[in-house]
Amino acid sequence: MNKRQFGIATLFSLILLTMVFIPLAHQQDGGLYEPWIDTNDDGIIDVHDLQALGSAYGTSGTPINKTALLLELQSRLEALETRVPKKSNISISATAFIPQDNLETYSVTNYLIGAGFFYAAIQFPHEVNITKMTAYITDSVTIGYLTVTLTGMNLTNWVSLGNMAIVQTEWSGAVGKAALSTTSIANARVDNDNCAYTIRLYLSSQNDNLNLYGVVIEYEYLA
Ligand SMILES: [Ca+2]
Repeated sequence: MNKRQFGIATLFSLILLTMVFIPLAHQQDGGLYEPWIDTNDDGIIDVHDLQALGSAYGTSGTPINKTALLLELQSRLEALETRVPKKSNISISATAFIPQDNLETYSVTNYLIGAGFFYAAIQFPHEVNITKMTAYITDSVTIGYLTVTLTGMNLTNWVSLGNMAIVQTEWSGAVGKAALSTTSIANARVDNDNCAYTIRLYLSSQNDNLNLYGVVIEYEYLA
């Protein structure tokens, strides 16, 4: 092969290569990947998608309105979001409690100490769902305990709602300062048409190391 023949062969090869790559280059510049045309959802638009199109060519039916589909999905998501319950809570300070008997001696500063039963009324929003009760207390005594109970009365049938929620310490146990919680709630749906609600505190003895700071009750609004 002389120089001239080599030059022709090289030129010919270049032309062939250019011809091969022209359609490829054109394909790559043809546009962006369009997921709606990718009928088998494999991330490539190729002969398989064309095959599907080819076999369906000439058929007819009801088209999918893609915009309507997206709008419907969006509205469903929004509906789900609005169904997430709104939460809130009520806090009751030690000063809200009154003793069951006038004879009880007790004292309230930042916390309540005393012996016997004490009651504090609570006003919940109507028809909320009570989810949790937490009592902030101290029990550093090994000869005494306390109990905090959420209860209420059905005023229209004169029946007690019983122990709706209860937390307590042990007689010989001494947890010190503690937040006692429960999510076990009976009659959790608030019914202000018929019921009135109360927290009952019991302290087994009057001792500075056996006291109640306050109570927090959590609830959520139902859709
Ligand atoms: Ca104790």
